[in-house]
Amino acid sequence: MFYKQAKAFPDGFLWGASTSSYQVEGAWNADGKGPSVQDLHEPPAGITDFKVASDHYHHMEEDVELMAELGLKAYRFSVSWSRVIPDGAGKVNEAGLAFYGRLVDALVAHDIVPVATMFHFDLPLALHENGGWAERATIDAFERYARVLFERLGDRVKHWLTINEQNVMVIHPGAMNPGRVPDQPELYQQSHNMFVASAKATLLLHEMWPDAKIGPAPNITAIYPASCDPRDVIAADNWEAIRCWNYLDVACFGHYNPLAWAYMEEKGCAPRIEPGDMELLAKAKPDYLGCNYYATATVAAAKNDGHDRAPRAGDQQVMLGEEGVYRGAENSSLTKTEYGWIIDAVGLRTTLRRIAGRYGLPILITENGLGAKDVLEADGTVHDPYRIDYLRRHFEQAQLAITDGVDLIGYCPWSFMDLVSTHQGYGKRYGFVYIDRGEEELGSLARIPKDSFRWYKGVIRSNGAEM
Ligand code: BGP
Repeated sequence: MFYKQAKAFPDGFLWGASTSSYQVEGAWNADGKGPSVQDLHEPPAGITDFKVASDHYHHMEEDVELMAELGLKAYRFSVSWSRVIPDGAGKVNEAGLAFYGRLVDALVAHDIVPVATMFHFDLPLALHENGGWAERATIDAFERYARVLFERLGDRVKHWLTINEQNVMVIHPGAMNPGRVPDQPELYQQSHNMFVASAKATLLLHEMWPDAKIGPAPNITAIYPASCDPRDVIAADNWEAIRCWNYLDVACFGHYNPLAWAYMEEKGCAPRIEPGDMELLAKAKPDYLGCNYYATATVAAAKNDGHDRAPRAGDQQVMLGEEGVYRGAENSSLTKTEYGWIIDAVGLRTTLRRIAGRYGLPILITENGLGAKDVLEADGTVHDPYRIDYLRRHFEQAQLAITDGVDLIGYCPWSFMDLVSTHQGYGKRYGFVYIDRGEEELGSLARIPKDSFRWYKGVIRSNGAEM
């Protein structure tokens, strides 16, 4: 539908930016931090690990100054569980917790709304070694961790996100399970336990800080059928339910998506549900929904002939196919980034409309951005017109989604500064701020605003009127 004029971004719109702890902080064993599963990560030759990352832990004040210069209204970061509770369940590490206290204070002092993710792919190693999310003990540990965070940061942090990309941890589990990739029944059990843990944290926050908001942050994307063949349409519908809606249905409606449940039964991976779980899930209601959006996916009907799953280069945004469920397909209307991720700005609008239509809750875009091999020029500048173009197109579609009636409360591109990619190390950069380091040589770690930084500053200053 064409509009005579798009609606303006609402007053108080949270123009933000995102990071996650293990990808940005470094200081992997500083001040009493315990190891997380990410510290065991063994990258391929020539690719960095997460030990130093962007060394945000030691540059935090300088980084927040840059956020203020950019004019950010919100900053989405994640707390490293094992920095706060080194073994995940035992003694609190005061020095680690103090880091987040200082970060939150610095943000609040600059009128930047802190948006804290409680868990972003970095399970404390001690919990992992005891069975990780497959064990109910991890639910108890998460609830206690939540209590510590809410007690110590809850007076200043009013926006919480429970778990980042729970669906990606089920569908692309490699990066979170060093040494051994769990089978599907274990992954769906992990996922069920994460639902219960999120619900407990949600109820706890509402009890402790009724003025605060909390929600999940899955990776959601509209799934397109490869053609108008009704069998392709059903496959797209199925995969959208299994990959996306299941995660928001449990969080918002308190029950599993029926189609996803039928899939889990068929595949023999329906989780064990303990007495009381469903009552708890029904009681815990999120206040808003985070949405990580990078790309849509296009799928065709499965043939169930042993070839539905096709190895394709890529990572969490690439649909590999699943025997008897769907096949990954190409979309000739769309282009891809140099890392093979589909670029689909209109797909963001479609995705937001579908989420809003199903759940009727405010939405915060918690991630979206372009990974590229940015270059630091000899004169100290970084020109990233491709990132400006990518974000402008997505912002325009977000504005159209608002015009369509979506209650979009903010937009946090990934990422505030360059950081270590989940799969492709430091060469794949997303930031508004360039960090002077390579894969193996650390460089000066200087912070250098890119062209996109100056452009985004104008967008924020004009509340989206000037893009
Ligand atoms: C999301 C993760 C982020 C981030 C982003 C970009 O799935 O939540 O942690 O890494 O994807 O992905 P990548 O780093 O693989 O390019």
